[in-house]
Amino acid sequence: MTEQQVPTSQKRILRLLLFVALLFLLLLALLIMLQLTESALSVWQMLDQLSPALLVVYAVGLFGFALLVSILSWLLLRPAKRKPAEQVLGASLPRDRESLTEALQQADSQGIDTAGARQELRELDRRAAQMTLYVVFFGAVSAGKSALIKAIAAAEDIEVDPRAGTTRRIAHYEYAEGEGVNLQLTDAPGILDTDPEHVHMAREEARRAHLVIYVCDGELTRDQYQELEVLKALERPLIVALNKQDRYSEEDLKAILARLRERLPEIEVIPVQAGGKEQITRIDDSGKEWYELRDREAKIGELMSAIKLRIESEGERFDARRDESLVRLGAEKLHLATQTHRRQEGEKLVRQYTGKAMVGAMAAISPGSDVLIQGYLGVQMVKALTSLYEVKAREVDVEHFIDLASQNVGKRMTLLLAMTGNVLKAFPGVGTVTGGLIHAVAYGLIFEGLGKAVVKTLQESGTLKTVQALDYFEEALSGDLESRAKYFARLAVEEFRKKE
Ligand SMILES: Nc1nc2c(ncn2[C@@H]2O[C@H](COP(=O)(O)OP(=O)(O)OP(=O)(O)O)[C@@H](O)[C@H]2O)c(=O)[nH]1
Ligand SMILES: [Mg+2]
Repeated sequence: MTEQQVPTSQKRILRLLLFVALLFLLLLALLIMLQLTESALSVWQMLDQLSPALLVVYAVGLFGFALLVSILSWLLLRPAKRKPAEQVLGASLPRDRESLTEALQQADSQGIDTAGARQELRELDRRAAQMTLYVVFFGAVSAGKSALIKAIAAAEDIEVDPRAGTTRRIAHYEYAEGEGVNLQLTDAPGILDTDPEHVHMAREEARRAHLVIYVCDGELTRDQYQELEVLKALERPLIVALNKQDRYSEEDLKAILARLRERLPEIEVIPVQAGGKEQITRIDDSGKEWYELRDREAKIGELMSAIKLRIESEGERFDARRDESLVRLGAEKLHLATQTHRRQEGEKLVRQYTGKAMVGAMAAISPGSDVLIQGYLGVQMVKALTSLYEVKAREVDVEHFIDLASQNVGKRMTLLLAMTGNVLKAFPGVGTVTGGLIHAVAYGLIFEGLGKAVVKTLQESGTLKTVQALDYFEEALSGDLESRAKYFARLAVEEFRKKE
């Protein structure tokens, strides 16, 4: 029997077995069908003899059963709702001053930059010590935020200008009236400003205030509605002030107000007129015309009443809500700082292990032993990364993950080695010297790719998601690796020459 005949005969047996199995399955299906038909027929005969009333009961019962099965299957098989990242994050953040302070101390001991978060806590304490209510004027550029503050606080130094983006920093203006109304009116840059830093500044300030007056001068755009949704989700007390009412006829104003109120049912919407400047034409006795700028009349009574009413109705809750909001802002800043710190430390770890893997590959004596060394190093690297992210990864999980990753590498190793061999040819005198160098460069690429893939999943989801990490790893290995290969080749050659 020649070597080639063996697989052909095996195939024939396999086909025969398959045929028998298929025949058996077909016979079984036929049998089941006959059985079902028989039972259906006998049920049909029974139903035929039943009284109409019983027939109805039977139909209702059958329908109910089908409904129950559908509901149960839906409940069991429906796709799990994914919580938005915001919500997941919100649940894990410190919620009160004490737990944030504790988290900050812990973060300090890990070398995380806590300055931003601490600043928010200091701001909380500073504002809590004052007996004043912070009202921030927030909204699109040129909506008239500064003009509105100017009208309320009669502040002279406040800049009002038709050009968008006039206000570029946060400024507070005092306003007091009788007993109990003691306000700090905060002017902030407009949120549709072209400078993202300004927008960021305004959004943060809205989160530090007791009350947010959202100023607009007409219908809201989609972006503006979204901005309001964010503020609502952050549970900021809100009033929408529709400014520049002089620009609309009574009917139009009513229509705009109605639409706003319809779209924002739980938010108070109030028409105002901050005033600003208006140009008027004058004619003297001789008939000569000239233009003059004068202050437009301000109409802010309704808004002021609404603010005072809020102060009365919210009472102490105002402070509690502001504190919560500031703690959350601080906690988010701490979270961001922690993420940055971990990413940097993670990248450092990946660099260290990549270096070790390269040295290991160069030192490998017999073919195959390097794979063992690298597998061990891979497990060590992933464990170091998971512990950096405070993820409890079991030993077996990590080993299994490295096994799967090694299978990925296995499929690509020949190509990788060919490519690194090629790259090394550019270095005079070393290209032909040793396979160790070629392996070292390949392992540089492999470890860097694997490490970055693990850091990416940890950063994104806070846990080691094996499938996702393997996907990222695969992506890293299938991309254009030439420039990274050159980089690792230089490193490896330097190391090699040192040894020489
Ligand atoms: N017609 C009319 N114009 C107004 C009114 N209030 C303000 N304005 C004008 O709107 C323009 C913008 O006013 P600002 O107060 O500078 O607007 P802002 O929202 O502070 O703008 P930024 O600081 O650039 O974000 C100015 O030209 C004002 O004169 C008003 O009630 N009616
Ligand atoms: Mg302004």
